[in-house]
Amino acid sequence: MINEKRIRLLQKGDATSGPVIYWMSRDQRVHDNWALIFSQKLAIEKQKPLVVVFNLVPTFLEATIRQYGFMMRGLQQIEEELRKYNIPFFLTLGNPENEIPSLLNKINASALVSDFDPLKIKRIWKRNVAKKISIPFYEVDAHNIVPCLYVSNKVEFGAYTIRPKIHKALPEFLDEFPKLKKMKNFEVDYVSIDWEKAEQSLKINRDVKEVTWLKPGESSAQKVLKDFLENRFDSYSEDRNNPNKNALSNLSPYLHFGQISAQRVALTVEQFYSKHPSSKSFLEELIVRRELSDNFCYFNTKYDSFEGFPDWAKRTLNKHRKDKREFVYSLEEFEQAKTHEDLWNAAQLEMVKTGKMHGYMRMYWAKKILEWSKSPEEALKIAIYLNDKYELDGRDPNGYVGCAWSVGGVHDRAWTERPVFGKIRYMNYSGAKRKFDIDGYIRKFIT
Ligand code: FAD
Ligand code: FO1
Repeated sequence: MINEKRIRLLQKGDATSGPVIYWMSRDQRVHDNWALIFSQKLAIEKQKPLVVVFNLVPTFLEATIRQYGFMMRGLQQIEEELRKYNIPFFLTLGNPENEIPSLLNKINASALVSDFDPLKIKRIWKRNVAKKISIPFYEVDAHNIVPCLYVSNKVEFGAYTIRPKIHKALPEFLDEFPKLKKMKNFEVDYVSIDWEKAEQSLKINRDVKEVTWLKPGESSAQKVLKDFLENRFDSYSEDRNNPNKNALSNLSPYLHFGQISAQRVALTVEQFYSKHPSSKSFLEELIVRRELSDNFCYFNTKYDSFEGFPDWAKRTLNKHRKDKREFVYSLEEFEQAKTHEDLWNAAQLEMVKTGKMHGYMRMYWAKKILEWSKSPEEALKIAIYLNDKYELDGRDPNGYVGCAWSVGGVHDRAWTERPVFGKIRYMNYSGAKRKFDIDGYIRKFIT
């Protein structure tokens, strides 16, 4: 059964006799997907067909062929998997504000279900689709374990304020998923998707090469989870801040594209590793930090700008605007890893080459951009641009919060005041040197 608190009726309407449509966007998976589960429940209750649609936009924030390639391969697997359940999967191309309403009309849809996403671009898409349709329009939070809009109705100050709210609600929401049922038959006339044409419709940068070290899709995500928990979970708690160790789960690209459910990951940890020393710190990141990002992006629409920083951070950064910057780099110099510092350059190259910079280095990397940019606004812009262009897991609430935490003290507190940073937490080379073998890390990326 699905918990009603995961479902929001965005707009009432008159149901027709046609199919129920799940407009898949954030949660790109067949199994463990509350939005799909709810859509199927609606369809079966009303004895109507169930259809899934994904609308492919020609550009999405700074995404390149690296991220689109990963996503599209995952979507192709969804088309095949859904066929086994007699659920047609449509792919529309272009602006969802036109494509979704026209598909709904074409197949005389009786209800529309979408998945929750706090990003501005998604909320605009939905608002504009809602204006053009008159059937009931639902939204299901299939991304968070405790629904974002249930946890809190305001911007939380930090992990310490949202954590108790999440932990109190976990027993109710960390529940098992019902299995997807096979529909009676394929009830709409359907042509399989021309993926070649879809790929050609993209207007994106094709120079940022796709990665091969991580296989896209729902079943690969399950394998990565299994390998991480069985073979690498032991080192997570002690080595997760060591960029030279392969201690992280590598789940973020799959979680970003919704190719795996965070709730499934948490259920697996709870069922088989609840006593494991790494569970506490891993679940803190997976549940509290991740859901804190959705909270920030939903309730603070300035999540990607200086105005979105807490007042204390704006004050202190304004006070130090005129401080002398020892180094100032342009976007190009940062992007080409041409700063004076080998450690920073190595982190930039790790991201450019692998599509996934180590979490510890991301903090260091973004804070150095603050230190070596002419203004905090410029620093935030550069950090977000590079993060969204090269990271597989970029264009995500975690990324906007990660950059805002590093540059603007979001969810952090004030530290001892210093030039340029003011009271924003500082990180430096010697601090990194104490933590791990930086020469080993540098050698990996700077030959
Ligand atoms: P693991 O440690 O195995 O974590 C498992 C999961 O927990 C992650 O996939 C993620 O969903 C969640 N998680 C872990 N750390 C954080 C965190 N600090 N905040 C929120 N959730 C977290 N994460 C992204 O998903 N996309 C981004 O674009 C992104 N950009 C970042 C930029 C900066 C400047 C900073 C400081 C952090 C950024 N993060 C981003 C957060 C974090 O670095 C990554 O989620 C993590 O490194 C992903 O690797 P993993 O899944 O192997 O990590
Ligand atoms: N969502 C869509 O509904 N259609 C797209 O074509 C699409 C492309 C895309 C490319 C890269 C990327 O990182 C995300 C993309 N998304 C797309 C959004 C994604 O599904 C996530 O919802 C958000 O990025 C995270 O909130």
